[in-house]
Amino acid sequence: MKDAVEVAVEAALAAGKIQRERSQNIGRISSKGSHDLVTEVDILCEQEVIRIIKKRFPGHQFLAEESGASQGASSPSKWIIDPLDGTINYAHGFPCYCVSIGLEHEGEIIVGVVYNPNLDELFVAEKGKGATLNSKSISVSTIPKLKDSLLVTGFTPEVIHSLDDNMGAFRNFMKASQALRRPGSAAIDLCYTAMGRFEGFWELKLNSWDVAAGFLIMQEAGGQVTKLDGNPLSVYDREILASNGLVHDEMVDILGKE
Ligand code: 2AM
Ligand code: CA
Repeated sequence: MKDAVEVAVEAALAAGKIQRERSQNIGRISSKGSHDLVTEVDILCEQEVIRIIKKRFPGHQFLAEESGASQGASSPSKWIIDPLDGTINYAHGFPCYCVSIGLEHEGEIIVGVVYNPNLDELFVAEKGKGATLNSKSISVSTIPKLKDSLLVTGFTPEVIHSLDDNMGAFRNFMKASQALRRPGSAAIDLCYTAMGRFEGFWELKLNSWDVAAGFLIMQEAGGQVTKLDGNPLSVYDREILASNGLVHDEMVDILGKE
């Protein structure tokens, strides 16, 4: 597994370098729908990440945001890749975006790497071996009450266009917590919860590439990650609730209200 961690880190740093270098020159922006963008940098980063991983693991499967699922490979190992999480931030020059790489083996996430090139923050987790930020061990916060918590959420394009638009939960959490943020990168939201900057995060209608790496980073940092109702979560579920564990039940209660 050490090899897989090393390759994931190499690929994440390479994509982060592209994001940094191209931040003033993001190239053509295409629209995948209103509120949903893809830049040339998303594509370049994805190609670079897959190229680096394939060189070392040619038989593995890939599931990546821009190119979808690889065809043909039947390996039990699958790389789940978001080459640029926070694309809308990137397109506006708002410095909150990252690359997110998870490795699933026999249905379980065993490696997670998230790299934020703006702050040069590299989050790494390996199943059973803990989580780190720039090689230093991280863990979730110890704040026990929701009223003293800083929470984070986001709004995917699908949620914005849905009747189930997260606004009820947003309002309820705004009143029940100390404060609420919505920075725009689910992978960073998960890592910040894992290292204790936030106490809890929830979001609807995410995809597996948004959460695969952060899911393991959260777990390895001692956090709790479930569906909104507190039941066990797979990264293919389209909703997520992640917290320091201590405020989890309070968050489940509030999410059950709407
Ligand atoms: P992205 O920038 O990689 O697309 C913000 O709430 C979060 O939603 C970000 O992590 C963003 O990731 C994600 N997101 C954006 N469009 C999405 C879509 N169509 N489906 C699921 N998640 C999406
Ligand atoms: Ca993306």
